[in-house]
Amino acid sequence: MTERTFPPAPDVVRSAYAHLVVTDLARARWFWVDVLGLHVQYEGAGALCLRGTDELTHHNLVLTEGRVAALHHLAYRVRTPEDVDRAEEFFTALRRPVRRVPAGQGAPGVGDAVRVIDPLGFPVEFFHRIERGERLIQRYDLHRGAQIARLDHFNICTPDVPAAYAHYRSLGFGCSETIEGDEHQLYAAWMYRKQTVHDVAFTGAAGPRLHHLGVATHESHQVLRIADILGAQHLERHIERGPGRHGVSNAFYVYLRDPDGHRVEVYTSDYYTGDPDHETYRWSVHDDRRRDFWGNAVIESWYKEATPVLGLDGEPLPTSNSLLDESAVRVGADGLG
Ligand code: XXG
Ligand code: FE2
Ligand code: CA
Repeated sequence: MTERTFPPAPDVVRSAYAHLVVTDLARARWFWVDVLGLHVQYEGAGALCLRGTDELTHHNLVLTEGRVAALHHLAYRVRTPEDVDRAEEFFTALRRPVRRVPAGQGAPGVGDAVRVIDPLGFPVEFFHRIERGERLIQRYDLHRGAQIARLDHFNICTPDVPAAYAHYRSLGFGCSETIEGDEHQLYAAWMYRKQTVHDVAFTGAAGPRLHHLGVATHESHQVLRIADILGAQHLERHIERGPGRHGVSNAFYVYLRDPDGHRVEVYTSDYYTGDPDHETYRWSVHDDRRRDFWGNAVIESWYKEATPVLGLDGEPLPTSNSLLDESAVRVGADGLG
């Protein structure tokens, strides 16, 4: 008998875009474009494709309208067209649901892709080819709202953070930071392919669910500015947590909720992780600075509420409860237990 070798993992470049289902596309357009300031790259056939000012590919976010607000899929860009085939072979060997999405049948502008339900239960796409958009970096006349530059990361809720960590290690991701219990129980982890703190992070909670999309600005004043813009229009209900400074990642942040409750984090000023010997920085779950460096409490909705995810057939996927619940750790500022 010949021994079966596991197919190589696709070479993932970065978290590239997310496709969200919203219940009212006009209302979502108001929030993501008019308020937050994402640039409209494509509008038509019930879909909206949006991107930040530094993004040179077609989009960072696809919005379509549906009955239930949900995550349609997360998408990673891979290095070469062959890496799309590698993704297909890799997830087929894992015996996960896999579907080929030819160019023209998936998101506007995206070439041949593979969609899978990954071992954590998330709908994930791997693509290489994508149309490019006009360079907007110095079109300052078009920069509005929070002046979003690009997508930074996905944050996903999963009941089994060690399993999520192992899966993303097998895809070649590094780990920049963790939150751990006294016996090194893993409550949360931040993992990357591009040379920043993360492309994906795991929140230990009922899942699979999408916790938030992280979008990057260049400077902390843009985080304050979007909070001011919302306050000025009596739209403070859209601000969920912050502004503040994270312990994990050191980034400056504010979390907003869109009209359907999808959460987005405006995020800036994390750090370089690209050296080959970059070490994981481990936070104790008892350190009150871990989630807000100034010790501000985390609101309960931030730990508990998240976006449901859809299977490859477009139907919502069931969730499992988490064994570990960070919000129940009775310590200092986050003592919600
Ligand atoms: O991007 C992030 C976060 O995952 O949204 C949360 C960086 C840090 C944090 S935390 O709340 O742990 O400081
Ligand atoms: Fe985040
Ligand atoms: Ca607050």
